[in-house]
Amino acid sequence: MSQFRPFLMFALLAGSLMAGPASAQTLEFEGAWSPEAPPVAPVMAGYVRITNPGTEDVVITTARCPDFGKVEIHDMRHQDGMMRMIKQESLTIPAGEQIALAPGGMHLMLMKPQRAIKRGETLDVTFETAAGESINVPFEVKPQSAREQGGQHH
Ligand SMILES: [Cu+2]
Repeated sequence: MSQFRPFLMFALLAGSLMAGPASAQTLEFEGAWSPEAPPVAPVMAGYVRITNPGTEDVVITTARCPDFGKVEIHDMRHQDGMMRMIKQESLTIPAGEQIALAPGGMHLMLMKPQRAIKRGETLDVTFETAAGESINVPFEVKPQSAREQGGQHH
């Protein structure tokens, strides 16, 4: 097996050279999940914790997923005795802070499903930032009852 080592070392070196600051991801996504919905549901929700470990604010301008016709970022607000969902044109993650998209609050609204989506599947969501960065985040489809209780670890 020793003859493989030079190649392996080269591959590791090349990998570390390519992962320079220019390609470093500015945001960290944790615990991305989506509650399973009935097959006829016109929308699904997506939840995730987003951390900005950097020193500059990062603005998410777009979210998309090939399984849905449209993806929006919504906030919930109490208005006239009702909870209303308000579409956000963008989502700013302040430098050094974390924002949680969670049940009852801000969420990803996955609209116009293009197919039936079942638990156990992964939704391939892409977030785009104002700086032109594109970040892929897999959202795991789980039963409604899987609501995070103090963070689930796999
Ligand atoms: Cu919504």
